[in-house]
Amino acid sequence: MRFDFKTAGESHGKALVALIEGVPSGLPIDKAFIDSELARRQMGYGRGGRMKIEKDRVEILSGVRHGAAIGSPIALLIENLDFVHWQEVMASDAPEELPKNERVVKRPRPGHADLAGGQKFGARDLRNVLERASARETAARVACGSVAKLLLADFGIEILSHVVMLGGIPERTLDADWDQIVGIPEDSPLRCADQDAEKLMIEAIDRAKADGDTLGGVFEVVAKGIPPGLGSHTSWSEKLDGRIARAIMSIPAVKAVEIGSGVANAGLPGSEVHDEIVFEDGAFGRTANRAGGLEGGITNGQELRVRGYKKPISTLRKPLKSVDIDSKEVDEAAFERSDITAVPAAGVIGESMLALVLADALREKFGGDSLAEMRRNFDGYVSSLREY
Ligand code: EPS
Repeated sequence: MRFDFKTAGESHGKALVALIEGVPSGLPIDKAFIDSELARRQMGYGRGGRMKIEKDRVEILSGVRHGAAIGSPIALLIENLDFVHWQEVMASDAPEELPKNERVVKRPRPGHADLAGGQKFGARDLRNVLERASARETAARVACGSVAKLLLADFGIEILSHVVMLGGIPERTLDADWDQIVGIPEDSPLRCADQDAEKLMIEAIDRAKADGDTLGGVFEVVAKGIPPGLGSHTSWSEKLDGRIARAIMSIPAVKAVEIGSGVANAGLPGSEVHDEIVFEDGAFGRTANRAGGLEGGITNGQELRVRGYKKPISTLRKPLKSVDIDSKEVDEAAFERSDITAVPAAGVIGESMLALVLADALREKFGGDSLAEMRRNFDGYVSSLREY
């Protein structure tokens, strides 16, 4: 069975929920690990007041018994602690009379889903759109991604992320090898491997805050320990680079995705781009990794490197011009509360999205209903590679 997941939940609703299918029976499910991943997503300098309210923790509702998956769907729940302040506004029951503080949204934010979503769904209160479009939903993705990470870790695959540019600092995206990324302390303010650049990024966030503005940036997600052969060149929809690009692009505010040094590669001659093939110590390798671990939509055994380019958050304390959807008069876009930036959080979400795609690709190739069966298939394939 393939690894698949879905999420539901509004930002200020009662809870976020998620459903995962395709976790093999016998996989140990460590709730403390899922919670630690949820906490990592909440971190980062430049986040707003909401993160002081939420303390994301997962409740496992099904599919896990005595600490291990049993092969049935895994249902997860994360409470929204802020819901206590929104019970009337977000109530699912029809109210006898409208709450006094309706918090109706009529002035769409440029760059947000507000207006296009309102037009699409016929919403006269844009809250119906923004509640689900909110990046709060990504907490549920990270819960699912943590389960995917547990599966990958069992097969020796690890995933990390780091911030390589924030608010245009530095001018060129940073590079860091695996050990430098591992060396970033978990409590670092921006999950950046270059402390000098990080200081300048923090100053830029402070300036944006003072100006009522927001900042975007670039994060890189790196996966290590992937065997060659995940994904396939045989059909467009099987190509793993395309599947990863879709997953990373689906993170709120991400507007471009790069694999390896794909952007620079487009301007260089082939002789300076393609990683030459070597055979050392009984295994194939490459002299460099400009391909980012993927050739022909298939993993090649190198580190997988993908970058997400995130635009600045579209909720500005100093709002941009918009139009009231009722009066059609020019007005300022709505503002309630927002983050200045969330690039480090997007990196953590990127880790989860990559984990979810890789877990699916691993299940696709090695199948099995139990972890033991999947392991036999995996080991058989890995030993066949040694004879290739
Ligand atoms: C978000 C707006 C803010 C963020 C939120 C995403 O929430 P609020 O409107 O409640 O202040 O904090 O992100 C999260 C809640 C989260 O968990 O990441 C938005 O409009 O996208």
